[in-house]
Amino acid sequence: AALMGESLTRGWPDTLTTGAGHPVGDKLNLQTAGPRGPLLVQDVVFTDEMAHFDRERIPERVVHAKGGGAFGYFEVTHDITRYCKAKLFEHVGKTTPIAVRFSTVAGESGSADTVRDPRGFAVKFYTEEGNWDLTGNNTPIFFIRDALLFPSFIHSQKRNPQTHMKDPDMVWDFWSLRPESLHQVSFLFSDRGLPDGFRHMNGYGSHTFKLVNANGERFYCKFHYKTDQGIKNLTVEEADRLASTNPDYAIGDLFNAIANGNFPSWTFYIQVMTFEQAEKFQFNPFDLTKVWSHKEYPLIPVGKMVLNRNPVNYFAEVEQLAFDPSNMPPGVEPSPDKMLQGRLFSYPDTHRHRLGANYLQLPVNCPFRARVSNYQRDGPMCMFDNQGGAPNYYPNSFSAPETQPQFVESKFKVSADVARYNSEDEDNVTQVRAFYTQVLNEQERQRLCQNMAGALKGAQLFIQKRMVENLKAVHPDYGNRVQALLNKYNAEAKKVKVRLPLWSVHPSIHPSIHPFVHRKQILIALVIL
Ligand code: HDE
Repeated sequence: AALMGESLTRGWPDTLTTGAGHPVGDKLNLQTAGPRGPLLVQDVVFTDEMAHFDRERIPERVVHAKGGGAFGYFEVTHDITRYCKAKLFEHVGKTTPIAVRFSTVAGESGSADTVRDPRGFAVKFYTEEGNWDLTGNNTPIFFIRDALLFPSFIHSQKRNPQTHMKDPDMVWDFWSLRPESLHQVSFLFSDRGLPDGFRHMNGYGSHTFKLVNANGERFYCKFHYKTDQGIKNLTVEEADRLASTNPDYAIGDLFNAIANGNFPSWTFYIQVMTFEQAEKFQFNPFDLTKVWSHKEYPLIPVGKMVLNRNPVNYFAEVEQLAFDPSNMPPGVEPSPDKMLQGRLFSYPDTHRHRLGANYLQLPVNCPFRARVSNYQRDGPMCMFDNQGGAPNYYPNSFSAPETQPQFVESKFKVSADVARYNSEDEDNVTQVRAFYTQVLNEQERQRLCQNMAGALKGAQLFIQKRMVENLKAVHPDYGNRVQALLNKYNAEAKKVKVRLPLWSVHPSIHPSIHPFVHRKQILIALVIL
């Protein structure tokens, strides 16, 4: 109930108190020995206030730190029980309360909303079988396909360890060394890299998931939300202007729309692939850098999501909101996708650091429609009754909860050699080529090349060259256009001394490993820059 805002909106009290509830007589003046001080330690009105203020900040999310959230419901409009037994899809017309948080990825909590970046699209469904967190993005794909690379990828997007500035060398060095990023990078530098607020973009579960029906039959699946407001993107000029004049543009747009009763909604779809189809699929069906063709695997409508309540308190309900891809109700399970599997660990781990071991007891995170019954006890900030006098060990002879065989996860067979498999070169270009030649029209292609060259020009020449070679592998036209624009920029940069490269190539990186890195090019780069 606290979640739906009842306890938060119960009205503002008219008597002022300390944190411990003692009435405060005077809140404007310190208690001092004489009018000019010094202060007294016994002034607990002061120490109570100051000590709490000193502890106000919690760590911001290591990625997706800037975001806005809202609440609403999910309603089933089409029956999918033949694919999934999760109670939330039980019958047409069923509604489930939800919390949603939209975000940018690389910027800090105070950064501008309109920068070129993927947008987080995280939805928490408060179901009777525990919470389901579909923690997705506004893109159906991602930059990498192996979770071990994620911390390095994110470091390359954040600040240089020496200058504390964003660094194009880091960004483009990483992307050009990992060509599996080409699909997502192309998406990012297209018009969709600058969505107009959070209401005008689609959402995607992105990964392949597994659905299980009541008979234990299993299917692979992808999740899609299509915006009912229509896709709208900002121009580069408009996004830049907003970044300086209204950096909170997207969270303001969402809040105001809901406050004015203009509730945004999305239509929810699934794509389904059988296990037999997955065996024969032309790509690895668990590769997060690729999409499933909508022609072969059509979108199946499921329901709609409506956002109709703003947070009453941002910190309590949005900053403390904690999504976790491993929060899945019976009937939804992970696929083998290495990225998804890596995320199953990372999210609850980061929440224990950011919010504390009992973060699942916070009103906005607690599975309030299920009753938590387990053998976990104690820990810092334990709220509620800590499960009272119920036994705290299992098995025990006195009372349940018992385990429930009907909820055991579906069985699957794995027989393989354990190794660190290199997935760097699993066809990084076919789908990107289709994106470049078939999805984008001529004006969109031009803008993509312009946007990319405009960012890539900040990197050292040998990095630019390596990236252009990757683009040429997608389509010669793609690489040539970006190179032509870079030639212009580089000629201009020659006249104006832009900056010195911060890092030179480490001697241990042998040219045979990175074929475009050899001394001559570095020398040229140094001379030009
Ligand atoms: Fe995340 N990601 N991520 N991510 N992610 C986090 O969790 C991580 C990935 C996404 O509004 C963190 O609570 C790893 C893909 C969203 O609160 C962290 C990998 C997708 C949000 C984390 C990925 C996402 C996060 C940081 C690769 C889309 C914000 C703070 C294996 C399908 C949720 C936090 C919110 C946040 C880890 C890749 C979406 C560190 C290890 C792919 C929307 O746990």
